[in-house]
Amino acid sequence: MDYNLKEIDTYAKKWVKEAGENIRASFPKTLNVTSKSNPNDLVTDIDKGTEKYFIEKIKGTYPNHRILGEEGYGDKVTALSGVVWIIDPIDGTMNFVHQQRNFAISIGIYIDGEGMIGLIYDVVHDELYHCIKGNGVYLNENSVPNLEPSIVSESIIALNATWVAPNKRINHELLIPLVKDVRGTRSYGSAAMEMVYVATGRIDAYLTPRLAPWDIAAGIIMIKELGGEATTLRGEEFNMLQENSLFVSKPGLHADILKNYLKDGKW
Ligand code: 2AM
Ligand code: CA
Repeated sequence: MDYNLKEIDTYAKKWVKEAGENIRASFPKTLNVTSKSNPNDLVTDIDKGTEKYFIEKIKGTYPNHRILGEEGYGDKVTALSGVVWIIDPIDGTMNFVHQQRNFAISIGIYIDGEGMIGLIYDVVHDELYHCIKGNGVYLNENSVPNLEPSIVSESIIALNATWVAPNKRINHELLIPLVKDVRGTRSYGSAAMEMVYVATGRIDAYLTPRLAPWDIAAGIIMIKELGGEATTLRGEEFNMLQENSLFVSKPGLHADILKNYLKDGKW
């Protein structure tokens, strides 16, 4: 089947901007916050409303496209055939609730399993990071340069403090040598934002033991497009139909950290 990537991208950007405008308009209103899997796993009426907004727009224009969304209003996706929009309506929901900043809308569009379009929208700053595979990455209208190699001793790395992998092992002790050797560590609380920070070179790498497909779908397309590397903590490919660990970084640094700091980890 033929796909018009440029057209899909144009619609996606339009809908992301509109959704962002709706989110900004919600700031003065009282949020309806509830918990999902645990008391700290938050969801708001804005997360749900934003996902529903995308579904209505996508299905209205592309009835054959499928949607894998964090809040579960999309399709039951068990294979990545055809066009699949992988959507996180608000990535960094805890930040959204507590801070009204440091969150993003994240959309990765996969065609027959291949990541083709990535969009991450920093709603508060009106900064849209976007990419069509093979055409570079843009921040609003400005081209983002390719990533340059880095070394551990001059790197800032982002980490998740909650080091519970799906297998319930807590691995944070295994990261201590890396934490001691890098220039600095950060934790921003939105995987999508952390991935655009890697893409734009503001940080050098991001490591986390557990993320859902919608957290990573857009960011890995952008980082690979810029010459960076994106794998699991074991250095393996992702399975976009399940949770994965994540290790994204500038080139060079990835092989060094995998070999010298991660190889013994039971991720
Ligand atoms: P969310 O805000 O969409 O839930 C926080 O460091 C990052 O991890 C956010 O991107 C957050 O996404 C994600 N996250 C939080 N809890 C998670 C969980 N239990 N499994 C997978 N990802 C999670
Ligand atoms: Ca998320």
